[in-house]
Amino acid sequence: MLDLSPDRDSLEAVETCSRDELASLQSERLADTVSRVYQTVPFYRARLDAAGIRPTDIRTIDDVAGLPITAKDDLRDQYPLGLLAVPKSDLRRVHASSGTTGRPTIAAYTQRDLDTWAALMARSIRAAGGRPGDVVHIAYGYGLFTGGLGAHYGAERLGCTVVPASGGLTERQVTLIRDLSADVIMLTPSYMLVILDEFERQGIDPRTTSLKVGVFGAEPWTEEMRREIEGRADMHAVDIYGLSEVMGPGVAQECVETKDGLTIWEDHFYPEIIDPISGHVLPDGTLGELVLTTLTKEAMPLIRYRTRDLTRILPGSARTMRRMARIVGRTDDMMIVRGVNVFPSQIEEVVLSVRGLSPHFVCVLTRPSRMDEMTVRVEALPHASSADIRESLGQELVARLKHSVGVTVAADVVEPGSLERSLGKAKRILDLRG
Ligand code: DLL
Repeated sequence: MLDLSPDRDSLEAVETCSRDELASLQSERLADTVSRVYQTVPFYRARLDAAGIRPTDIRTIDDVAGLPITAKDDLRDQYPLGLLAVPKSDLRRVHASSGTTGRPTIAAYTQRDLDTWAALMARSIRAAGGRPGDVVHIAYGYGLFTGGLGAHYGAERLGCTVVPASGGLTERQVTLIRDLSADVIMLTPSYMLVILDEFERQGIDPRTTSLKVGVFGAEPWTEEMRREIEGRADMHAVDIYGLSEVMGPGVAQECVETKDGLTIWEDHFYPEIIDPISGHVLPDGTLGELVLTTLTKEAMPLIRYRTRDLTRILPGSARTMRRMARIVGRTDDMMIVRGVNVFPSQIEEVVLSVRGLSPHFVCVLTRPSRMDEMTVRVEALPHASSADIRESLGQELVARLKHSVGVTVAADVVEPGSLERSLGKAKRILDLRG
């Protein structure tokens, strides 16, 4: 794989400033944000009044810990635009969260918010290994989802040539990647697997393409998946994180030269980790729920927003800003099987360790009696698809899951091509508990 380490001179000054300089920028921006929301958003004014906090009490970034928490339900209650901190006529765009049930959550942007987003995505793509002049193939969905347009404007801002493919029409994705010699590809890791399968179906070795890096996010994935993609495509695979409520992709980005978790762009988003049950702030390094405070957003600033994503905060490495470890899963994706807490990402790790199994799987939850049970339905690879081999692969998977995750599940190893493919975020849980 190519060495894509950046030239330090090409980074923005803030990416390599001192921790003290960063803290003073954060302090200034937090005070400004709190004073703005106090003046313009009735919801926040009421919350701050109830907590006995005046905007002038906020002097340093450490004061964030005393501010009230904002939860997803608060956003739902304020649907669609109750949290606006600017006149509606100042909005230039809205996006919406991918919520599968009920009302979506609306995200709103002023022109300055869109500029900040494009700049942060440009920073992220460069950290991933993209360079001005590269061809960037974007197969995140375009539309209300923030993936497509977020990546699009960031790549243009960096000075790249954008191929706005969006998701779907997989055969054509392969044609475009080859004919336009894409350097960078941006999409969900599960859809990348679908594209890799399509390359192979067409008899093309994905290692022979021009792709040098993939920027994968919008869903949890694992180190095992990184190895799988890097091995099959001879390209770097790096992680990108974000959520529409806070901005979209580009809140945190893994640097290609270290591949050691995601650098949080802390000059714009202040991270904390809390215990999801007690709500107490946890020290860096501890696994818990990520809470983010926006430091520069104009249209819809968020104070201490509970993301429901589980991770750990780590010290900075390739940049001044701190990192977060890969997201383990969302609090709402945690399954409890015979008393053991388990996330789809743990299943993915083990599925990929069994030779003969493909990375295409789904966790099927049922409740035949009083207890929840899980069946891991997973496709065998073409060379291991006979009934006998599938049977023994299933036994191996069950034993490994018991050994490494401590969970007792059933396995259903099915023939290649029999599970539904995702064109965006993979659905890893099929809940049949009624
Ligand atoms: O998924 C934004 C995005 C687009 C991120 C493209 C990265 C790339 P939402 O649809 O609002 O926004 O979903 C946000 O997706 O709270 C996480 O649970 C999950 N998620 C996003 N990135 C990652 C990641 C976009 N790298 C929700 N690893 C978040 C794990 C992720 N989960």
